[in-house]
Amino acid sequence: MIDLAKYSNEPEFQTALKEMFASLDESVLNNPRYQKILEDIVVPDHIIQFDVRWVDDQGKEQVNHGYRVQFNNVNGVYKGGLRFHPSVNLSILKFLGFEQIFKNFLTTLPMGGAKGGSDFDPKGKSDGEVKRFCQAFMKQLYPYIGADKDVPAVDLGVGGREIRFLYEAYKEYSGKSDCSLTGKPLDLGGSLCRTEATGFGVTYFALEALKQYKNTDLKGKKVIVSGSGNVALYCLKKVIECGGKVIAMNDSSNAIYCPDGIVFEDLRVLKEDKRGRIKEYADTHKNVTVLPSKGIWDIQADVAFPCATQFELNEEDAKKLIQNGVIGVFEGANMPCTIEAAKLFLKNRVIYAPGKASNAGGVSVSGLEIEQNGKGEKWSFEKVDKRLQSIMANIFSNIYKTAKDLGDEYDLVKGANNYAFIGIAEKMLARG
Ligand code: NDP
Ligand code: 2IT
Repeated sequence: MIDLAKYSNEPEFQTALKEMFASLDESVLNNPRYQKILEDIVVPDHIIQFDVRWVDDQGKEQVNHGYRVQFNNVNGVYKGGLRFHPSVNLSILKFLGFEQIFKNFLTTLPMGGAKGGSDFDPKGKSDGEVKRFCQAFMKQLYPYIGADKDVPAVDLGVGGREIRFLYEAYKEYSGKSDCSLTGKPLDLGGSLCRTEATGFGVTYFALEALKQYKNTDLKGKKVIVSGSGNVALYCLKKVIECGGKVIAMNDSSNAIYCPDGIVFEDLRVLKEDKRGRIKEYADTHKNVTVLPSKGIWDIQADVAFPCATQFELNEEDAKKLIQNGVIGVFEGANMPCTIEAAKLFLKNRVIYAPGKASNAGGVSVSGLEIEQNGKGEKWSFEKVDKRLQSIMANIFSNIYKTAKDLGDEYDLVKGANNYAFIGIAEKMLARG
């Protein structure tokens, strides 16, 4: 067994390891065939680290750290997003890269696990600064990526604007225009429905689970969606389409409580077009209360979609949601609920879906973008959305069945981790 104490200086990575290993069934942990795999799987294949020197609008040189963690490619090319946020460090990227191995296996598409990024903060930077940063970042990264090697994509702080700058820089430095990035804007070979994919996907997953466990759906439900970035916005859109009412959302500064329901297009314009803050929504809408960011978990709701960032929802927050009668919590972000919060949901028979399963819609459509680029095809929005729906339904069905077989149909953490670990372990054994 691995010694978790060894990772105490990498707290996020240590938590991800703990979540995985504490949930593996005895039959997996004690399987002699898996003993070496259990040790090997926690070591990334490669970690690439570099400095990123770029010039700000005042003409001053700035330096940031850049990283790519290529964790495991037994299931296909290294695949996973790039995160630009001041908190980014190796512990966070190893946690995200480790999660990605299993998430990508769940999609059934041929993708290995990776993650990368930088402690660069795009917030408050001009387009010119973001462009110069992306060019400098790609100048260091381009030799290590490519359609047959490693295909980075969007994540927190990286959206269509950043991918455009990164892809243009990749083409210039490498002289190639292969599918070395996904989440590309449409004119650069991106896929329809990639922007929507993670938010739509987590909602499709929720519909499957609500039907299975509670014989219900989202119609008339009061819903909390935390965050207000890419994942949160398109979760909001799909929840409304499914008849739910999203009454609260947040960013890292504030939450808004809107008992009448948040209007998708108004918030989209504020966040995507104007790059504004969520509290500005109250300037143009009636009956909106602005709260501190964490106040989001005090609000009474039937269903919650944490879609902002890791560990945003702790045990105390979970207690409040449970007291307020929540029936389902579906992670759009990567590990937004602490392990303690997740345990409390399970104990109280709240449906709880771990992000590696429920937010796999984004990387799934990235996989479909690779497929389209490879075949020189452009699929309709409806075709991609249908594939996304069937992938999410398949993920739910596989992990639900595993959870049930292992003794508790509500334990989707156990279901996802055992199903995906066994799948990856068998591939590693077959590779030798
Ligand atoms: P964005 O950068 O588009 O949005 C992030 C949102 O989260 C912003 O509203 C941000 O607010 C908010 N946020 C960040 N930190 C905090 C905090 N400490 N408290 C409250 N809110 C916070 O990122 P994405 O929507 O792309 O990603 C969100 C999550 O989903 C991440 O965990 C990411 O790894 C995961 N994910 C993303 C996928 C994708 O396709 N994009 C796929 C699968 C998972 P502020 O503006 O104040 O920082
Ligand atoms: O966490 C994730 O799954 C993502 N950020 C999406 C990765 C991808 O390759 O599309």
